[in-house]
Parts: sequence; structure tokens; C-alpha cells
Amino acid sequence: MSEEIIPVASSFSASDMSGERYRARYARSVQEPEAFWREELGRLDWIRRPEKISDVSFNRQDFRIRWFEDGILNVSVNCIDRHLETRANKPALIWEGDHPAHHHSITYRQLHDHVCRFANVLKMLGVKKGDRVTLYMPMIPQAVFAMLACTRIGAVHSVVFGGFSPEALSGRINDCQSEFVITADQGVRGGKAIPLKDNVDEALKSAPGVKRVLCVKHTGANVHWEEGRDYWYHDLSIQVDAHCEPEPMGAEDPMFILYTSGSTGKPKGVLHTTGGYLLWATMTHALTFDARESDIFWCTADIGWVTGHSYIVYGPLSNGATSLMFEGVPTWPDASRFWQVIEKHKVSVFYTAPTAIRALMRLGDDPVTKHDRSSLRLLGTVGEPINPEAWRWYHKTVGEGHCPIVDTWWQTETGGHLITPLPGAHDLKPGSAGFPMFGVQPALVDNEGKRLPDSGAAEGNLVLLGSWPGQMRTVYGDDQRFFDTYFSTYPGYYFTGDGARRDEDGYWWITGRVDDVLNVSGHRLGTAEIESALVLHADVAEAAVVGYPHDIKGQGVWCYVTLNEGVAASEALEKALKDQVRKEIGPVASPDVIQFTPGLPKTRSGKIMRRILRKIAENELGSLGDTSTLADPGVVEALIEGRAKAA
Ligand code: 6R9
Repeated sequence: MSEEIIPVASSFSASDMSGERYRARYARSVQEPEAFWREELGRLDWIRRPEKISDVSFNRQDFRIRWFEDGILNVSVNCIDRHLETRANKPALIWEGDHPAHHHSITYRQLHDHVCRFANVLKMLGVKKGDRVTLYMPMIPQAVFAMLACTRIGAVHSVVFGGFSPEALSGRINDCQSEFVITADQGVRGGKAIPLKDNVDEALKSAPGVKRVLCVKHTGANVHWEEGRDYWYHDLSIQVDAHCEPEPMGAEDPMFILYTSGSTGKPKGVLHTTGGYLLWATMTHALTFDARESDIFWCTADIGWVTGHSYIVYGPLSNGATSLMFEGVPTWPDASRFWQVIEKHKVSVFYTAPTAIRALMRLGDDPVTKHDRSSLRLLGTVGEPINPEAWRWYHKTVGEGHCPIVDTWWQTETGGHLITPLPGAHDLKPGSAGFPMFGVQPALVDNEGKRLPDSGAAEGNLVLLGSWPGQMRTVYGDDQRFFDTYFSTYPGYYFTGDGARRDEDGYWWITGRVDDVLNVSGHRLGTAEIESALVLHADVAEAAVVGYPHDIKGQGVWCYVTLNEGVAASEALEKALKDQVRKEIGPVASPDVIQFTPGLPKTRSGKIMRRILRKIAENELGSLGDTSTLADPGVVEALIEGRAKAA
């Protein structure tokens, strides 16, 4: 907890969005939503401006979420064509490659040509409106061209993070029956090549529905080639022209799918639709980051995550901003890379994750201060709660005390920011995500589902009353799962899966997940997914995975594993299990600790008591709570003994 308050920076005190303006506008957004959203519609170019604003019910009987239903628009037109009159020669993208010598920018005019060509190539391969196209790409401009090309012709993209394994990729391809994959020969990060095309080849062995693979040449590495299935982008792009008529899309037509982890089962295909998502990404980018014409905006996320979708691609480009895209990692060639890039491209708004801030903070101030950061005017964070110590370092050392920090709370499911300070409107409290975005109504409920008071200090489970345009519309192909996951725990509300506290001053503090979802370096991982990967190993009888506090990653992955009769624990087996998880999911899910144990703590009905496992992993042995309901209380001692060996 921190009582420190950092007042609105003087550089923002004359901002359009003062505290007073925020309060008035917020009140209008929740009291007169129709009127409010009719005004906000002007942020986009519509082919047909919608008359209907929203049609929403969170109840089981008549469940529906629809925004701007009769509106018609095209996303790529909003992100490109509408800027050509005034911004044709303005950089839309600045690309900074993994190697510091590789960088170039792409103007809005050039972006238009690239995207049209890409769209025509997709058409040539047979992609039609509504088709799902899977992208498995490095952080190169062609990834953005491909996303925008899909939106130009009404195809639905599903971007799969390039760090995911072939197994994870094929699962995602099959789930949305995607017949098209776009990839590159290789990616490069921190000087190391990532065999993207090889991974696609491997994935397609178990994804037989894929008909066409479009491959962008990036490193020039030799890759395996299947004639008739695989096509080089550079071969096809010279056969098409740089004009492509945009497809008029209904506001509720699917725009993209993005897979994310939940507390149960395999990852869910979060589906976002065209009008609501784009308006939300556009509005939140403009407001949270106080977007100005001359900004160089840098969001360090990967486009494989929702943050990359909303704040590298759709939000900034829809607002006609210059968006920086970085292929590399913060610590290569050395620990000053971020700051070097900021100096080189005169970045004015910088948006990154707490895990990166913590990792860089440990390397001291020198790598930061040796680079000129005077171009910076605003800083942001996303992905997990930021501890006040890291917040202060970011504020003082990186921002030299004059840049506000917007700590933005949101989720893949929400499309864009839901709770965040606005830099001209709010005094900041280190570690607090501030206040609700317009149209967003957070509330707290206790574990029994009882609403806690709407004012004064309170702590509980974070729910949202009502919808906002950027809300996901369903889990792809599984409406039932969508309802069950988000609307059945606390009927009538959207349940976020997060815990939160609201203080006396109305500031929101996100306390972290209250379900079985881990947040490792800002990446969401379901414990169930990691457990399934572990039990695939022939020697494993049972596995239970929990998170524990980790200095850099926020949370680490702790796996309790019971082996089959007669199998002995060994270092080799430990390594094999770690490899198994990397193979099934990807390096992001690598276990930090594998603890072999003769048994797991279970109730008499056979339910694993995760609370106890969490406490042991956290080394809070004094507060294990009531263990009397365990079928075999002796197992706790064995776990505590085993901990010493594992940790
Ligand atoms: C955008 C994104 C969502 C989960 C979310 C919460 C955590 C994100 C946060 C934060 C505290 C913040 N989270 N931002 N927690 N403060 N500013 O990260 O989406 O990958 O779906 O993760 O991340 O737990 O529920 P996603």
C-alpha cells in the first residue's frame, strides 16, 4: 500500500482532459450512454453511421452483446485511407529490427500500398470474407500488413505468438478451422533465430485442414518447401496491384480471434467484432495516451498479444499516429537497448510491462541515464500489477520525474483499457490503476456474490456492470463456454477473474487473479494447461501447478508432480518435464520449480486443495490453514520436506 500522491504533471495541467472534464464526461457516459456513444462515433469513418447504439443482456435467457449493429465500416480504411489526405507522408510505422543497424519507417501512403498488395495476394490464394487466417509471425512490418490486409477483405485473423510451440500453434489452427497460415522463414530475437517456418511445418502435421501457407522472406534461411501448399510472399506480391477495394463490414462482423488462457481447459478463442473493437481501441489510445499529432508512440508488446493488437496496430493507426514496432529484446545487444531506441527515434510515449521494468531496474541506472530521454512525455504499463518500487524507478529514473505513468488495467477480453489514470485528469498513486474509462462500471462482489458498497474503501472480486463497445462477443465456436466462464459466477455481471480494492479516494488497485490463471512476465497461463502438458509424460501420475511470487517475472511456475509406481525422481526427469511443457506450450510456460511428491493434498471427495499448495510454494508454512478435511493429512509434511529439495 502506498499513500504517496503524485499530482498531475505541469506539462499536462492544460490538457483537454482535466479532472473536472473527466468527471463530467464519465457521468455522461454512464447516465446517458446513447448520447455519449453517438458523440464518440465520430472518431471513426463509417460507410453507414449506426443508428442503433447497443443491445445488451448478461442474463442467461436473453444473453446478447451488440454494439452499433446497423453500422458499416472497414477497419483498414480507418487505419490507412482516411489519413491519406493529410498524413500521406507521415510515418505510420517505424520499424526497429533486432539488430540496431536495421531500421526504417513506412509512411501512410506506403502502408496503403503494402496492405492493398497483401490483401490482393490473400485473395489470389483464395481467402474470402469470414475465412480465418492464422498468423505466426515475427515482429516485422509484414505482420502489420497481413493483419490490416485481413481486415481490408473481411477475413478474420488469428495471430499466434511466435514464441508458442508447434503443438500450441496446431491446436489454435484446428480450433478455428483455419485453412490459411501466414508466417516467415525465421524470426530473430536477441541475435538468435527462431525457426518459424519449421514450426509451421511441424504444426501442420497435425493440422490437416490448412491448404495454403504464405511465407515472408525475412532472414533468408533455407526452409523446407511443399509445392502447391507453400507460397513466397515476394513471388506473389509482384503479380498483384497496389489497389484493393475495401470490403464493407457490418459493425458486428467478426474481426479477429485471439487465444488466451483461462482457468479451465484449453485456451479460448476470444472473438472481437469490427465496429465496437475499433472504436474502443481508437478512443482508449487517444485518451489514455493523450495522443498528439507529433507523437512517436512505442508499445513494446508483441503483436501476438492483445496489447500489440490494440496499441501497436489498431489504436495508433486509426488515430493517424506514428507507431514504433520493435523486433528485439530489452537486453540485447546490451541492457540499454530500450533507452537507446527512445533516443534514436525520439519516442514521446512509451508503454511497456512491469516485468521488463523490474528486470531493467536490477541492472542499475547507468544504462538508462547514458541515453537522452528528453523526448519522453508520458509512460505507461500493462499486463500485471506494478509494485510501487518499480513504479517509482520508472517515474524517477526513466521519466526524470516529469512523465506521468498510466497503469492500464485491461484484458484480452476487454479489447482495450478499462481502468487507467488519464494523464491530465488524475493525480497518481504508485501501484494504482486509477479510474474507470468512459462507459466502464467496475464493482466489487464478495465470494458469495454479494455486491459491496459502491463508495468508500472496499476489497473483493472485480466485476463489471453492463457492456462497453470493446467487449469480446464470444468464445469462438462455443457460446456456452463464453457465458459459463464470464457470466455465471456472479449472475448479471461480467466477472473479470481479478481481485481488486477501491480506496477511500476512489482509486482502483488490482490485486491479481483470483482464479487458476497465472501471470508470468505479463503472460497469461492456465494452470490446467501446464498440468495437461505434464501428465502427457509417461512417468507422471498426477500434477498440480500453482504460482508463487517471483522477483522479475511477477509470478513463477511451481509444479507438484507425482510419479507412477516404481519411477524414481531424477534430474533427468525434471529436465524432461520442463522440456515437455516447453514443447506443448512454449518457453513462456517453462516451469521454474518441479517438486516431486508422493502425493497431493486432497479432500475426501478427491479435490486438490490448491490453497495449501500455494502456501507451500510461497513458503508461508505457518499459515496453511485448516488441513483437517484432507483425506491424508500426512501428505502435508511430505510436501514441506520435499519443498526444501525442490526450491
Ligand atoms: C492486457 C493484458 C489480463 C490480465 C488481467 C490482470 C492482468 C493486466 C494489469 C493487470 C494489474 C494492470 N493485468 N493489466 N493487473 N494491473 N495494469 O494484459 O491482457 O494478457 O489478457 O491479461 O492481466 O490479471 O486479468 P491479458
